[in-house]
Amino acid sequence: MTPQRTLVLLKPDAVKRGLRGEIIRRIEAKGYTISALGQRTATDEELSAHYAEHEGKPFYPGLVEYMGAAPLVALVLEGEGVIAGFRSLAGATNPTEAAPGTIRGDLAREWDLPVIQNLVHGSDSEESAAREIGIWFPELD
Ligand code: DAT
Ligand code: MG
Repeated sequence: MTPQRTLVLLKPDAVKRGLRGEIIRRIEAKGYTISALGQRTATDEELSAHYAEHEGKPFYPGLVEYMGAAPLVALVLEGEGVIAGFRSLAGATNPTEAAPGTIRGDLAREWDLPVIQNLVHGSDSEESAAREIGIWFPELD
């Protein structure tokens, strides 16, 4: 298998709750390489490009508002199988359904909000990873 790259976001709820270190610890303990990392408040342009597949869905406005309201951390991870592997570490989208042992299963929960707050994003395919790395780290392209 050839080494892969994936784009991970530590979402604003992860930063606010002081979970950056805990999540990065899990990534490093798994053995993936962090090849780029930066914290900033996302722009509307970055978020509408990143979440283009969800435009028009009922949760989309709440998703973009939550993601842009406070700083997030963007990372590029490298390693064999890292795209699927990080999504395994992250767990299911809904924190109530995410298995114990996963980032979302251990550290996130549901709230009565229009959008699911689940701490992390990870690219879902090689095509998404290449597209998303281009959005968050254009200098790496
Ligand atoms: P994932 O982040 O697991 O790839 P996704 O791409 O389907 O999930 O959705 C992007 C984010 O949008 C997700 O992390 C949380 C939010 N979201 C998804 N489905 C939702 C829903 N039905 N209601 C509220 N928020 C949702
Ligand atoms: Mg997704």
